Amino acid sequence: MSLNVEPGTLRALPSEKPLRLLDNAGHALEGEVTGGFELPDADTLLELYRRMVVARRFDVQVTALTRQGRLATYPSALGEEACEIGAVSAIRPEDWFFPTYRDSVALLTRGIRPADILASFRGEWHNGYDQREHRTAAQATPLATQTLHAVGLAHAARLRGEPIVALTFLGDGATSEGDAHEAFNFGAVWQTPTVFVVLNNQYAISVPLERQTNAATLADKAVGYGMPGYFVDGNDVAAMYAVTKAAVERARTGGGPTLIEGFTYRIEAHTNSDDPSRYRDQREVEHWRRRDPIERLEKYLVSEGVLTESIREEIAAAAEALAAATREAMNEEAELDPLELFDHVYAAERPALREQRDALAAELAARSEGGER
Ligand SMILES: Cc1ncc(C[n+]2csc(CCOP(=O)(O)OP(=O)(O)O)c2C)c(N)n1
Repeated sequence: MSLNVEPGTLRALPSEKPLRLLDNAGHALEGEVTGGFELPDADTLLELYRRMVVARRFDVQVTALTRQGRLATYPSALGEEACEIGAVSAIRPEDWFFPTYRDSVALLTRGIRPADILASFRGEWHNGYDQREHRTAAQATPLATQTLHAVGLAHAARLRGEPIVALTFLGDGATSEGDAHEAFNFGAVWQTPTVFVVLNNQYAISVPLERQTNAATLADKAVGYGMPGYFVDGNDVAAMYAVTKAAVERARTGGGPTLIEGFTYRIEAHTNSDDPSRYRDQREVEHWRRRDPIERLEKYLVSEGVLTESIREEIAAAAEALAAATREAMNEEAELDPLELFDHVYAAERPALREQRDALAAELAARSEGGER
């Protein structure tokens, strides 16, 4: 018996080793490991470096504010800067970005103000920024729903003849959600201009990758849907940028979707309410700290004479100024009205919702009479 396989159905699997353009010591690589991609020019790399340094300072600052009780929760992206910033820097302002809850540093790169990024983590019912103005959807907490939104928007843009690409991020755990499969399938069948970037930080809270999938890499999954898949070193910002840029341009010119896996590591806890020492070894964390994405690019830029001491100081000062502005914004007391939650759910009033609102109003009134906050 022979299988009825149409020519073109058999597609090449992604590389077994992650594609990279810079090694951990900051040396430019050549040959097979680069997958045919080229190192971006010096100006682009310096800009990616600046974005990563500013993003890390922001992330460290927000984590500190969370510990001081200024924010309810914050999912840190420390260690994942290359993956996030490399990918999001590859789209244009007119393209759309559909993030997850962990992608605050990518939002920062999209030009969204810190106070607006942090509004929902602080307890506001809304996401704090104008999604249309920034062409950036609200950060999604339900896993993988944003991938469907990205496919839907990309499909609509194509029907309208607008040359827009939708970039979406999802975690390794989120690839096991039904929504992710539907998005991959729909995107590939309809050839929508969507780029899926899986931020594989190797844990879904406490669930390690080997219990999440039996596939050799998450990029391998692309083959089954009939789209290209790339397995990329997520701590190499140059590689993340180059591969995403190529996928974005392919999507823009009618080539359909791409799945990119950035292989990286979450250095911090899942969120401030998680204790990672219960499920992972500190030695593993140290191993990944030595693969720091910022240091890698820094070594390269210094060796090439692109990053001078004065530029480094200038970038550090900009990062400090942003951290100070973030602190200032979060130190102002938030004016939160829990009852606003009910305001924009339905256009017309619904009795069941009014009852819930009245019950909450009564509870809040009872608490304030009792002197509780
Ligand atoms: C639909 C859905 N199911 C379950 C959860 C609970 N949950 C929140 S985060 C998380 C783990 C997600 O891991 P991953 O996708 O790898 O992203 P990471 O947090 O590591 O960036 C889970 C299961 C959720 N938010 N949404």
